[in-house]
Amino acid sequence: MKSDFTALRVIGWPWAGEPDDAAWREMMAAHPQARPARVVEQHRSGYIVADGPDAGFAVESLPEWQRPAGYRKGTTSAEQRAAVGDWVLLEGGRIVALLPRRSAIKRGAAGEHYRQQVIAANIDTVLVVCGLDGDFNPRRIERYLLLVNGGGAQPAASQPIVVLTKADKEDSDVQAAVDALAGVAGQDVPVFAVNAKDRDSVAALDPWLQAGMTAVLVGSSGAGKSTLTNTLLGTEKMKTAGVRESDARGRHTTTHRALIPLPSGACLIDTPGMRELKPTGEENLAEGGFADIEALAGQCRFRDCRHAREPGCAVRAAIEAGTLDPQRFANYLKLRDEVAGAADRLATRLAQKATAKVQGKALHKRLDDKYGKD
Ligand SMILES: Nc1nc2c(ncn2[C@@H]2O[C@H](COP(=O)(O)OP(=O)(O)OP(=O)(O)O)[C@@H](O)[C@H]2O)c(=O)[nH]1
Ligand SMILES: [Mg+2]
Ligand SMILES: [Zn+2]
Repeated sequence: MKSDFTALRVIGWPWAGEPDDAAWREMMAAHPQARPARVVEQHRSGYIVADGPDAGFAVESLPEWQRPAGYRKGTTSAEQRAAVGDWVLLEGGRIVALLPRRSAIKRGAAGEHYRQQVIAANIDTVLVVCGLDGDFNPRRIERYLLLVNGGGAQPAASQPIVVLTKADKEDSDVQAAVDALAGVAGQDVPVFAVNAKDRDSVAALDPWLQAGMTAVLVGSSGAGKSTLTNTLLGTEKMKTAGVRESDARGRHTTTHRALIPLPSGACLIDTPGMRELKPTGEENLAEGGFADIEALAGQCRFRDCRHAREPGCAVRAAIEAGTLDPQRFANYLKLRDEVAGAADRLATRLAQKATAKVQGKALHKRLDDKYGKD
């Protein structure tokens, strides 16, 4: 089937025409009747996709995505199912395949069993939004940054940018906030303080919102993600609502993720505020915004230095010299433990799945031996 790549380009198709990627071409060749579309909304009940700048339409998902997700044999896990930003192949009104992801922002899902959740896929820019009110928290920003570029080897990395909103408010201390984020800015993460309601103020973000690029907004409820979306779009498409006076918390106004084409030709994904941000266990601390601390640790006299009271500890020396923020270091230790804990849980789940597969094979072999192959 002939695809309209010009229309797809408006919603972020990465190429001028046919995909310049062997895995994508192969998958499209395997489904000659199918056409590509992008997931623009994700609801509990299903997906809305689009194949051009016009309104999206509902499609039926793959049957295996309709069963509960998990790491058991014969099931697909949540991260193997389409998320907002993903490219899928459609045949009629049905999704028949998920095209390979070039990048994804994931987190560990809350709950007893190990699960991952894809926040958004095929992302060029991640705007980590944080209000300069009671929402401001450098440690939470570091946590977001770990999840952004910690997702392991990805064909295309996402560029994180910190957007501090509400810079226009009288009691916002922009300078203090920028100082508190010096460690983050030192890791090549641009930090901007803006008034999210003012188009001129947010123009600093334009280089990361060029035609063909996809950006996602992440941050707590009430941070101003939808306000920023509306300003960049030039219309009040997304609902916004004031924050609670007592603690500046939002009211979870946005309830589902949505991909919105901007006048610039970029695509912006607005997301609901997240309450919990757990690592998946696949993160790499050096790539996830802590390269400075990992490099210091490499200079300690002892390879197994715990950076407590060991002689020749480069980390402690940096803290004493005032070049490393002790709170940033404490957060690094905390996140490192969380990543290690999640990695253990992930390994256990994968081992269980592998065992189930081997047991299944052994059972089939026994049955084949007993009853013959047919
Ligand atoms: N003065 C000022 N107010 C802002 C700014 N950004 C956001 N706000 C206000 O903050 C409140 C929350 O903004 P929203 O855009 O709804 O926040 P959100 O991040 O989308 O929140 P959820 O959808 O709940 O996740 C609204 O009252 C906005 O008008 C800003 O830069 N300056
Ligand atoms: Mg919102
Ligand atoms: Zn040390």
